[in-house]
Amino acid sequence: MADDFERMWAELAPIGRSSASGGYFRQPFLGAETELRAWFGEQVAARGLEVEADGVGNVVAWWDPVGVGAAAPALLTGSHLDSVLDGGAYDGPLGVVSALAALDLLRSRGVRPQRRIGVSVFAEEEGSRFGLACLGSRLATGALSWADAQELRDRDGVFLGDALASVGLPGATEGGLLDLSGVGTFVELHVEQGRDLVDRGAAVGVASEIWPHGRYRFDLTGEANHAGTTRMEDRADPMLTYAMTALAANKQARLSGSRATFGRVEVEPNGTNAVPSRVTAWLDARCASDAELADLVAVVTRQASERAERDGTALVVTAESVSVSVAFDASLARSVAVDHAGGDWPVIPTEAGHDAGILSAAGIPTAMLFVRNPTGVSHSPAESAELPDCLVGVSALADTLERLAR
Ligand code: HGY
Ligand code: MN
Ligand code: MN
Repeated sequence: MADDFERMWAELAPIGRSSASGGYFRQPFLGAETELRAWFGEQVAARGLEVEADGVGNVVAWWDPVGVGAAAPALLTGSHLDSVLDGGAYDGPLGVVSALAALDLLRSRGVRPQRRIGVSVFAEEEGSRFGLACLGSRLATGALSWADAQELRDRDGVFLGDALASVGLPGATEGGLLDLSGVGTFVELHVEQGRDLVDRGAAVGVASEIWPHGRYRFDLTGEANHAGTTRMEDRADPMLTYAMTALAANKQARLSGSRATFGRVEVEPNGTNAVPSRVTAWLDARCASDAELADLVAVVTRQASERAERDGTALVVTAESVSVSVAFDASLARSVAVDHAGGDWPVIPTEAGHDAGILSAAGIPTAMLFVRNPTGVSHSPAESAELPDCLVGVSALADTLERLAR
């Protein structure tokens, strides 16, 4: 099992890696992610699994040794292969590689599950290209319609349908969407994106809930003008409105124990010697409850509007995606976490979004396993996990699947 995991991990390591930063650029439906997708195809073919793929890039590879078929609710496990821009190696791929390795482990143990087990890869989990997190799982669960998805464009204006076509994916009309109706339970293993497990001295943990979160686009418009000849009091500078808004968001999040981040900004015309005509900035906001999230965004929007008034700029705020809070099935989490040789696994909340949250919100009983991350850093090249912990994660996933498949 250790060999399988290490071999697969070594095969993935160079794909989409930046030699400058050591981070990964695995945006959906482009070179590196397409290579990862092909790699997954080879892995499942080598294991003799039956592949079910849809028109938008979601894939499930099924193992059904006793031929239960749809007679029993299926077990699904997996994650995603895409990354954020300059992301870490683990966010996503750890769950896919661990799922394959867990299946290998179950086979080597001679386990013959009484439920089909599928290894899944959901497309565009990060929303790094089309802006909407968990695009593939939202489509497959019906949380997002194909009609709405077809309106999405990437930063270069490429429509989702054209991006799919460029890698031979026909879209949902022709290629359909994964049918998740036969799935009884979903389990996603993921690298932890904080230091909770480090503090608890545990290699693996189980998720209790996901904080609600959303992405909001702030379009600020002003008036382009000369940086030298325009008196300071004569300007309508959207950069000032943006700067104050970023500070206000940070302050509000600190005051309320929430999270607010402006991680992406576009400036027009983006010249050193011109007052900008437009600033577009994206707020990622996360809170402990849906009501607190709505309040946080409302307060930041109000402060930004007041500042825009003073700056002579205009503001439009658009919610690009909002994910409500998710409480994972508590009895499932408990049944996964208890009665292990080394003691129970801790059950912990997370502020990060996952396909598991989308499937859970769609009514599929869902559990998540986290693997300790010594740096606690994620969405960065510094994201990490130690090999022994990854192997504990694989065993934990195999044990979980074995329990659930009984
Ligand atoms: O942005 C997120 O929470 C995630 O990691 N997809
Ligand atoms: Mn992520
Ligand atoms: Mn992830």
